[in-house]
Amino acid sequence: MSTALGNHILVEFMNCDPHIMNDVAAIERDMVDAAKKAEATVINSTFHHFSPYGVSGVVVIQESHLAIHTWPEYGYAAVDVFTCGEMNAWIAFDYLKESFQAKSYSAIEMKRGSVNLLTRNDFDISSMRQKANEWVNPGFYTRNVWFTDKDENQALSLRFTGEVFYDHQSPFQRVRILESYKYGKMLALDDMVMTTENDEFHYHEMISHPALFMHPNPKNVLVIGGGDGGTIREVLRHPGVEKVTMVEIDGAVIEACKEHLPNIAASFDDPKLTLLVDDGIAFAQNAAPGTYDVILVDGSDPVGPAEGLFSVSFYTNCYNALKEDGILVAQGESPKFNEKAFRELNHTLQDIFGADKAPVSLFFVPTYPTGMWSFQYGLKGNIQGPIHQKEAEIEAFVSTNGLRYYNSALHNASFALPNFVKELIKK
Ligand code: SPD
Repeated sequence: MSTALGNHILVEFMNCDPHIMNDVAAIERDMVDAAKKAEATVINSTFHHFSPYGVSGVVVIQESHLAIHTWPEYGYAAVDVFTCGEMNAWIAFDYLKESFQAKSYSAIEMKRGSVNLLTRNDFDISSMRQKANEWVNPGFYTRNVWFTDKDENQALSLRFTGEVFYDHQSPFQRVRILESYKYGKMLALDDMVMTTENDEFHYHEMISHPALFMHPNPKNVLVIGGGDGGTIREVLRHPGVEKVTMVEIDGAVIEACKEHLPNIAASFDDPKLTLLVDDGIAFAQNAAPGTYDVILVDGSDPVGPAEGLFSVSFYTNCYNALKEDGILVAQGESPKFNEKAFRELNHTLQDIFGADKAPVSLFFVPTYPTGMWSFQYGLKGNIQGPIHQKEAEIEAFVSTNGLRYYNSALHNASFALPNFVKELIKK
């Protein structure tokens, strides 16, 4: 007869598949399945992914718990399996070893709660026992799986359902479509949230309409990046636009969004669109001077394939590719999250377009860290500042197209900057 209340195995799984070690959905599923294989009753699970890498989580079982912390960069997982009663923790161990593809492992087994060291209280537990007997496991468990986009000091977390609709390592990045409870399906590139079904309109309306109303007659538009299709969808709402060229480096993003985010990827079949799966940086370098009225740079954050989208040479090439009078809009990062990238981009645009020709528009995206995000402009030639005189025209457009973020008042208001932002970009 056991002289302990519980059994605890502390496991080191080493040389595991690093992709699995960074996949919060797969790890949650494997931990829950491991508990079930060992005939435990699962009560709930809470898992977090930490950007760029690492997963922590716990599965609470009626017989105690399973917990994990992973370091994908070392292919390592530290796992605890704590059980009470008859449950065999080693069944869970075997299952996880296979699932994580651990090439080496070790484990320590400890008895917990040695009854020889404990004194039993003599309080009356008969009423609790009665209640416990009446309690029926609801037959489902609660999942808490969190996707976290963060730097070293702050984060934004979205609880997601655990559903993964698309997961592909392209030559450029890991492309995933996951499902969040609050914002629906979302596109994540290398663990950073790019867009979600429920708040995508904030970004896509604000990257396109202010510039297209600021320009007196935009006909030829270039979109660099924007593989989810939301930006071209908005641009193509403007009847005066005759031609849109979109250059996206990663065909996997387009494929994933066409299949799983069709309301965002809604305009890929538009006859005005020329779609190129190609390097936008090289495209800008080779573009004929004076070609475009408006260039929209819908890139991801300045790591991985989008890093070059924040360089002086790229924006100089874009400047040259604009017509004599033209507007550039770039995804400008956040003045509260990545201040350095935000400031450096603005200084680059000031240097190329002129100190008073690089306005910034702020807007709100609840699924990006801090929520405060920006588009940064370069105004070339005679394009006048951001403030419009087109209230009636804009309001008619907003109502015809059922826009949900942009309107004529917001057009002007989004260029009004808080003092700390003005300070941040001052040269
Ligand atoms: N941190 C998020 C930066 C997002 C950049 N691009 C979003 C793509 C939406 N079309």
